[in-house]
Amino acid sequence: MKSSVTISLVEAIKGCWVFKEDLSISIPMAKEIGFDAVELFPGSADDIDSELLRRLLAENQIELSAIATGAGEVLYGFTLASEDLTVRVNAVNFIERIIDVASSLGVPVIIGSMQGYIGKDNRRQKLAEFVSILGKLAQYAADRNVGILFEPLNRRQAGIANTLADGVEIIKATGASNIKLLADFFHMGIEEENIARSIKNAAEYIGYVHFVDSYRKPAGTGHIDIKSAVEALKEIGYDGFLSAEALPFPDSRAAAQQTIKMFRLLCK
Ligand code: LER
Ligand code: MN
Repeated sequence: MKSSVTISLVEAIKGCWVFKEDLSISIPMAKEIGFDAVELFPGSADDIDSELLRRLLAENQIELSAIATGAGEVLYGFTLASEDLTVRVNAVNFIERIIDVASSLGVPVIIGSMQGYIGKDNRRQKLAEFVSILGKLAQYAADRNVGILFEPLNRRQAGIANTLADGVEIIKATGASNIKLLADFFHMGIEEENIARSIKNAAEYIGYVHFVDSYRKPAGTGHIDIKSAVEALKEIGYDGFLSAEALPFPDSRAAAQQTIKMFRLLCK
């Protein structure tokens, strides 16, 4: 397993990213603290200066693990399940531009918040429409050698996939082979009956992990049984990234150091 840490490029959003500093500061800091990779949360594809990013990654001998798309929802209200066709089209365009950049950088793209909500009315039909949109995006990504990481979120943040089992059902329905699950321990702590069992049940679909504790605190500082979750990941032979998507609590450096301490203790 490999460690990663989140960097937000969006100054305006207060959120769950460990680093918010400029890349020329955050990437060397991530390396110094001991991470294998960084995950980016850009405001849009235009925020990513691929040349600068490539140079900083090479200079610091650190990988890029994934690029998130959530700013489309957070900043602009775009979601793939919106009732409004224009919003859906904007959501698809927003994600496609990030897929274009991810293709040039050789990393997968995260779809979490961009899924949006579907209520109880007409749910079957709306789910089928969502599956169709996600399937088309997956094809766009596959044509560019990009993987999609589909992330179930807790019920207050999404209304389509809340559990890993929901996510598996959606991925199966698309028929796409380049969509994997992103298992986020924070959301799982709210939605799953038993995190370790859910990981084992979704074994062949898990492609990425957000390594974080309850209340989005750094791993090891909340009440989630991170040890048994990691044991389950080992049991299924997971060898991908565990990426710290945590609040900078008490500050960025301390959150990053706490994460690495837990990663070394449990995941090596
Ligand atoms: C996205 O990875 C996620 O987990 C969201 O809760 C962030 O707001
Ligand atoms: Mn997450």
